[in-house]
Amino acid sequence: MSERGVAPMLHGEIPTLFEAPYSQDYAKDIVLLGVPYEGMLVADRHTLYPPGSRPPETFYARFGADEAPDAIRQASVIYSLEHQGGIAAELDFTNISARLQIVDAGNHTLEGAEEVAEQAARSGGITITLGGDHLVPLPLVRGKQKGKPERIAIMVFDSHLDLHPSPPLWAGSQWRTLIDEGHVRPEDIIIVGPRGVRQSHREVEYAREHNVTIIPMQQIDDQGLAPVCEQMVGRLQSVDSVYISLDIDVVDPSFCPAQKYPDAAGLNPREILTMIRRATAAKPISGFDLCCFSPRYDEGQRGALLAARFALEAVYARLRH
Ligand SMILES: [Mn+2]
Repeated sequence: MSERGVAPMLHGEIPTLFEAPYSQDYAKDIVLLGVPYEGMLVADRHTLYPPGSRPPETFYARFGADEAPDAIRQASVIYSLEHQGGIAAELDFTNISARLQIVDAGNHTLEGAEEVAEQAARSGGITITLGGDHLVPLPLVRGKQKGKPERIAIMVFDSHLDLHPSPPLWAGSQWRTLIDEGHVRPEDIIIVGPRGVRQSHREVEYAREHNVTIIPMQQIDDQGLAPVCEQMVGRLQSVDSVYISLDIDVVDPSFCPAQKYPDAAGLNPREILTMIRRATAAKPISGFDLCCFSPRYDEGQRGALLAARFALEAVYARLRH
């Protein structure tokens, strides 16, 4: 790793994530992968379009999350592990590659991602996944729980609750599906950052009845980060590990315009990094995904760069334990 070699290419002009070696052996500490899947699209308040459709684009209904993994990989060369193994300033200048085996497993379907997550978990590893839309954590958590069953918390960063009762394979109901399948208990789901009016009564009722923890944007504004982190860590006490799912629309769109469902005045990147750090200092990370990033709305790759930085934080989280 001391000399900079030729960058490994995933396909065409696309580098691997963090320029990690490409591998189909998933018995590693960290398996990076892309899931370029975008399913049912929101058309309006009453209508969903089937997977693969391209409805007329409006500001309310945008798409393109299936283009995200490779766009984020391109920006991730800033965080290349080829750069002396990746010496992390945030971790007292730890050499990442000397401590962890990290590979990029390329892009996968939902079914393939479940298999990768299962194999990685079975050998004690984790997946760090670039979606895709927010259905992507469904197969990843399923696979993780098949490979290494344990009590997990899911810490979700999202402007929206995604607690719709149906349809079960939609990026607005994935948490309900995982609960109904028995992979996670509703009281172990923590949703950080909801804001705006794209919410529904049924989701709120479900969350209240089933003790899902919701930390709205307003609470973070009112209390500041420290008490919020304390509450969050308190909810992690009974679990074995924490899976982190980050919908990029939780971020203020001025930091990342590349969002399917942008909503003004969101969290800033360092607030999110701080919360991830606190949670994964309390419990081991059991997986990470970043979803709903749509590069066609990006400006100067600043959103892609931020997305790559969030994925890097998941690498750091694995190193902390
Ligand atoms: Mn969302």
